[in-house]
Amino acid sequence: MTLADFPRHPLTFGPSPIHPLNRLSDHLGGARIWAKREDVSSGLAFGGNKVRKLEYLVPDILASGADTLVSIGGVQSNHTRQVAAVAAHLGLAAVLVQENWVNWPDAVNDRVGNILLSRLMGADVRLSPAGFGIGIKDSWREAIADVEAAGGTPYAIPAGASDHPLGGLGFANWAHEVRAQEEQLGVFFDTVVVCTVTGSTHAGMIAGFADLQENFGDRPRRVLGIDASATLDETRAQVARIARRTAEMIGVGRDLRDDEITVLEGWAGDEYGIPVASTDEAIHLIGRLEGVILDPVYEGKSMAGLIDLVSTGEIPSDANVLFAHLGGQPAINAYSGRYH
Ligand code: 5PA
Repeated sequence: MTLADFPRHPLTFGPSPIHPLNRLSDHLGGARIWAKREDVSSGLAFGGNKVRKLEYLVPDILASGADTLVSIGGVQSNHTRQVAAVAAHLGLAAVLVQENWVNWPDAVNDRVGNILLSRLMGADVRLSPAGFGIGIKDSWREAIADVEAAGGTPYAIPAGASDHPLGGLGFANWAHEVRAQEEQLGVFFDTVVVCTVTGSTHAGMIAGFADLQENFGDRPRRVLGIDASATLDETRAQVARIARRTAEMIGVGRDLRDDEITVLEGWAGDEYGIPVASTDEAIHLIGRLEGVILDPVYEGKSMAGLIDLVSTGEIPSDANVLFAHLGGQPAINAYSGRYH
């Protein structure tokens, strides 16, 4: 099998746009930096990286005969909001377990941003007191059983659509899309920077770029995952597992090497979902220089990593860096207490 053999149900407008971040590149004085924008590439509820993953789950969802999507995330999960949007788009119901993943005291945390949008789209939103964890959760199993007990047919989507057999394909396809865009732009992105938490975004990219190298004659690239989970070992293991599974599925034809699986720590802070000084600085810098909005949970942290890696020369000055902007802005509304 190759990637092209897997059915994909389009949920995006087409390839997500790529554009240079010239003022940021000039400011840092090193590598040239570009962004590829998952946040503006779909009409479904502000889009984001999960829409792209779900493009490969939808054919399986439709074939299963399910009437209800069941998924899980934190109160301000972007993923569950995108599941709600895809459910509405397909004419299905959505049950969303929203756990207390973030120790965040904002008074309107469970009323604004992502959770508000999910409610507007008709999802059955269920708050749960359980804490952060990227693994399979009891609350999710219970919600699946509830749907069955009520006579429904659930389709279970794990956190971030990651630990699902098809979860890595969306971003393997992203790698192929990058290659086609590079030909139009006349650029080769030797370095990719991506935020990683539940793992299949980063893992899919690793598999996709390995496929391009092995089967399409591409030069190697560095795909740098920036951890935002603050549970590094778990995230690194999940990225490795999903990358290897996806590489095998799409016919890369060799084992992935450990040095192809790079999850860097240093910008997550102590806790998932809590911004630290470098997050705030990155959000303000990109906002001021580029008019581009990053969130405090994910993209602010991966951009903080990019800024440091470019500033220190760890990413060399002759590099062309592609920053994967994976969305996430609706959660900013729950952080008004920090940014005012
Ligand atoms: C998320 C995830 P992965 O989970 O695939 O590693 O992606 C990390 C990521 N950027 C990066 C944004 C904006 C994200 O939303 N979000 C999760 C969610 O529940 O929203 C899965 C954790």
